[in-house]
Amino acid sequence: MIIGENLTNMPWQDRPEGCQDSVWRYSNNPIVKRNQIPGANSIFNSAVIAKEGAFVGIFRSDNTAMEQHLFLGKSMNAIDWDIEHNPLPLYNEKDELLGVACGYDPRVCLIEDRYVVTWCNNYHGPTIGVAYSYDFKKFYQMENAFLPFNRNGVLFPKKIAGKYIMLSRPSDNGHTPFGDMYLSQSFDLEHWGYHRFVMKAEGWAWTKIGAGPIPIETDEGWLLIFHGVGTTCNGLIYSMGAAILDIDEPWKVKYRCKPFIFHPTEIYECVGDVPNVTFPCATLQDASTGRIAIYYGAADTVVALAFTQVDELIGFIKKNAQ
Ligand code: BMA
Repeated sequence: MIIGENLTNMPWQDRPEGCQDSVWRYSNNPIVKRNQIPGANSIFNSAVIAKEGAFVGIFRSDNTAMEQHLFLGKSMNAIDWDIEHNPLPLYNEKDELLGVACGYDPRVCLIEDRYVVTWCNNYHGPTIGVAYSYDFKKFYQMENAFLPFNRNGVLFPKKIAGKYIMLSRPSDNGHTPFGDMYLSQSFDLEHWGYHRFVMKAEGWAWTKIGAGPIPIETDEGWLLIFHGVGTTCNGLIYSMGAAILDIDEPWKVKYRCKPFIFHPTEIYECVGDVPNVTFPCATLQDASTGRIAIYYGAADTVVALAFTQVDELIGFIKKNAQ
């Protein structure tokens, strides 16, 4: 059972007849095309959130010079997205323009009265950028959360024992061939410490793992959907895994699902700038029905959508816990 708000206007399709998977695809994928804003080569690995009866998002787009920027988007139905043509400007707390948001793999988390965006920023290599907004229009950039090199900074949607909580994956300066998931804690979203180990790369995800969407609070604990990477003779495969973390001490893994829950199999997941990538960055969920919509980047090229139901997914994780 989801603990949280009702969101009855979120996108949804029932599981197709004959399908036995715990996560299934939207029939009109991809929902965002690679070049739907001028100058874009690709739009993928993007984060969405509900706001005042509609939906907003932060989209990653690489342009045809392969520069990586973040863009604001809005939608009435969370499927058809209107994405701005210029990258998101970032301000400091004195209201001075710092520049536009460069980087990749954004996540958006509503904590108390602020929308907080975390993304893979560049500071002598990849590290976790942090910016917040009260209205989803003007964003204020804070200090980077961690030393380089780090990726996949994912906040929890509420403080636990008075502290903000962020998952991340310490990495290297390239296409990191390793990576476990850690958790850090902060009283002010700026100074991070109390670091804890959460999960290691293993099984099908034996190369590296990284947190995906903002964890979902449930009566069983925090539902965490993550990406996991295995290396084959033909390169990396990015699939999705799932686990349940302890509600009060979320560095403790209660259950980790042994099989993946989603895997690149469709043409738009297997053909693109980087083949065989399904990379989840956000969910929308409705507590009244337990419906979850997962937004994922496909083949580092487009944004796609998949669905699951919370009790079924948790049942699958528990039944198949490693
Ligand atoms: C990671 C990031 C992601 C990307 C993935 C697969 O290192 O660059 O944005 O989806 O690799 O290429």
